[in-house]
Amino acid sequence: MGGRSLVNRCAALIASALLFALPGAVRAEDGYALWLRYAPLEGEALERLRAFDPAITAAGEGATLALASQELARGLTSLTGGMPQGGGGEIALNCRGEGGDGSFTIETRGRSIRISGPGELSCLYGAYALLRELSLGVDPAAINLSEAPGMPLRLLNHWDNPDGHVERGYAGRSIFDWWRLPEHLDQRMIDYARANASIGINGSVVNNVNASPLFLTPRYLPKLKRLADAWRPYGIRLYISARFSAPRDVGGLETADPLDPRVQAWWKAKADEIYAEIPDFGGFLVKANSEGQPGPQDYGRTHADGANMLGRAIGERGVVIWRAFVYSELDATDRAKQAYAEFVPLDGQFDDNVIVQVKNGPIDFQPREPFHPLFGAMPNTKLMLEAQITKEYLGFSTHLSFLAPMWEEVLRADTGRGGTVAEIIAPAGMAGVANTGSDRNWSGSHFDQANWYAFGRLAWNPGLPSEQIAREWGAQTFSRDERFLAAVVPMMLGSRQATVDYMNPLGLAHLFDTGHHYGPAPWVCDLARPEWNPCYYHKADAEGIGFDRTRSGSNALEQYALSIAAQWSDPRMIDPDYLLWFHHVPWDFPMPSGRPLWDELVARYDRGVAAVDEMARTWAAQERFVDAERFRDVSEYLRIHRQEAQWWRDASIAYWRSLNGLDMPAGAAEPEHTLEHYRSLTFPEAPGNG
Ligand code: GCV
Repeated sequence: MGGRSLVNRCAALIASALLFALPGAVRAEDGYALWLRYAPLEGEALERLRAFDPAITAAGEGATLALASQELARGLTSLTGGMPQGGGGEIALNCRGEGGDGSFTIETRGRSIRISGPGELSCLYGAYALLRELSLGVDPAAINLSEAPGMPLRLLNHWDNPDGHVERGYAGRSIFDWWRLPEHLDQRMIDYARANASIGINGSVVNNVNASPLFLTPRYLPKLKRLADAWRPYGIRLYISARFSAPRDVGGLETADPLDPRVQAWWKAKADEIYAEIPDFGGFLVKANSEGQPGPQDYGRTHADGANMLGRAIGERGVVIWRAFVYSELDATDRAKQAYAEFVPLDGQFDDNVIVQVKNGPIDFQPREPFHPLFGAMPNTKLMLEAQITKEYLGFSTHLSFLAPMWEEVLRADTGRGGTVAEIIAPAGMAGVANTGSDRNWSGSHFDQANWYAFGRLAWNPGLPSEQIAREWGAQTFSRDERFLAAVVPMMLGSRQATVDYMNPLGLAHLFDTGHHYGPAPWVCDLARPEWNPCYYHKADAEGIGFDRTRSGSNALEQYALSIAAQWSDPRMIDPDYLLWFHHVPWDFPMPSGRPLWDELVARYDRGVAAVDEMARTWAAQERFVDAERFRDVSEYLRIHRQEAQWWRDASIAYWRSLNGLDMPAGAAEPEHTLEHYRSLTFPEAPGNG
C-alpha cells in the first residue's frame, strides 16, 4: 500500500475535521481539545497555508506513520478550513522502522517539506512540531527544525486508584475506567495518548505510587494490555506502580523479602507474565518504606536490595524507577535531610536498569523549595526528576499558577557537582505527577492544561524558556492574537511567584492544613508525627521565624556542594526567596529591601494578593479573544483565586501576629477576620485527599 492510500484511509477523519473547521460550525470550546484545537488561521497566514496546499505522502505503512499522516491532514484541514488537495505543495514523511528516540528533522525546500528521522515516531513527533509552528502562524516555507529529546524517559505518574479516586487530583475522577476495561476502551484513552505524544511524553505510570496490588493480579493484565495496545502507535509505553508487598498480598507467599529466592522467582514470573502480553511494558515505579508503604527495610534490606531484585526480574526489557521520597517519624533529623542520608550511601549499588526518582526539592512539592541535594550527590546512579503537575500545594485547580518557571528554576539550578539538575537527569528523565481527570477540560481548570503542556515540552527540551512555552500554549489553546499574548503570557509567567508570595513567602514551607492541604493552617502544632505539623517547618515564636538549617541548626546545608552552601549560609547574602528555608531570624532582621523582616513578609503577602487582582484585571480585558464558555470559567476561577489569596494572607498574618505581637506595618490592612475565625474553618470534603 503506498503513501497516497494512507491519506485516503484518513478521508473520514478529514471530513469530520472539516466540519469542525467550517465557518459558522458550532465549535465546542469546553477545553476538551486542549492545545490541539488548530483554530482556523486568518489573513496572510491562512492565504499562505492555503496556497501551500500540500499532498501528504508517507514512505511506509506502520501504524505510527499512519497516525502522523492523519494528524497532519486533520490539523491542516482545521487550520485552513479545507482538506488539503495536493495543489502543488508536499509534506513527505520519511521515517522507517520501529524504535528510535523520536528525534526528527523538518526540512523545507520551496513547496516541499520533508520530515525524517530514525523511526516512525520521529514522523509523528515531527508532524506535531510542524502543526505547532503552523498554528502559531509561521510561514511553511520557513520551517526548518532539527530536534532530539533532552532525556529518554518523559513520563506522567498518575496517582489514580482502581476505584477512580485520584490522590491529589483536582479534576474529577480518574480518566482510567478500570471497571469497564478491557472490553470498553474510552475514546479519552486515545485523546490522552494523542495529547501526550504531541508534547513528547513517552510513558505513563497508570496507578498511584500508594499502590494497590490489584494491578499485579491476572484480572488486571488484560485491562493493562488493552491500554498499552491503544497507546503503542503514539509512542506511549505503559508502566505500573508496584506494591512491594505484592508477593504476600496477592502471591500467596508469607514474605516479600527481596533476598528470598521465592520472592525473586515470584517477581520474575510476574514480569514474564506481563511481558508476554505487553512486550514493550515500561517497568515498575516503586514507593517503598515511605509514608507507611511496604519495602525492603521491613526485612532489614536496603533500597538497593529491593530495587535490584525488581530490576533483575524485569531485565533488559524495561526499568525500575525507585522513589527517593522517604522520611520517617522515627528519625529525629530534619526531614529535609533524610532522603540524602538514606540514598547517598547506596550510590553505585543500583543496577543499570534502576533509576532513582527524586522530587524537585527536599520536602514535598512546596510552592518554592531549593533543589534537592541528591542531585549531583549520586554520580554513579541514574537520577530522574519528579515534578508535580497537579497543584497539591499550589491552590488546587482554582488558583492560576503556571509552573514552567518553577521547573525552569530547578532544571537550571547548578548543583555545584557535575552540572545543572537538567544535566544530571539527562541520562534518565523526568516524571510529572499528572493533573488529568474526568473533568471535560481534563485538568480541572483551563490554565492547568498549560502545566501538563509545559511539563511535556520541558521534558523534551529542558532548555526551553518558560516564556516560549507560555506563548505556544496560549496561542494554540486560546488565541494567537498578539494583543492577547502580550497580556496573558506575562500574566502566566508571574503567577507562580504570586502563589509563593501569598502562601509561603521568603522560603516558608508546608503551612497547609492537615491531610487535604487546602488552605492555611500555620497554627497546627500538635499532630503525632513532628513533621506533619506546620510549626515544625516555620519554627516561629515571639522572637523570630524560620528553620535553621545552617551549622547551628540541622545543618542540611552540608548536603549541598560547598559552593552552593556558601551562597546560602549567610542570612544577609542568601536570596530572600530561600531565607526562612535555611535560617531562623528575628522579626526585625534587616532585609535587602531596607525593610525589617516583618514588614517585608507582610509586603510579600500583599504583593501576592495584588498580583492576583492584576491577573483578574488582565483576564477581564481578554473577552474579545476568547470564547464565552472558557472566558467565564477562567473569570469565575479567578474570583475564587482572589478570595483564597486574601484568606492565605490574612490567616497567616493573624497567626504570626499572635506570636510576635507586632503592629501591622504602616499602610498595610488588618486581616479581615480574627485568628479564631481562620482557625475554625474546616474542609473535611476537600478533594484529592489521600
Ligand atoms: C502519593 C505527599 C502527598 C501524598 C503522596 C506523597 C508521595 O506526601 O501528600 O499524597 O502520596 O507525597 O509523593 O508519595
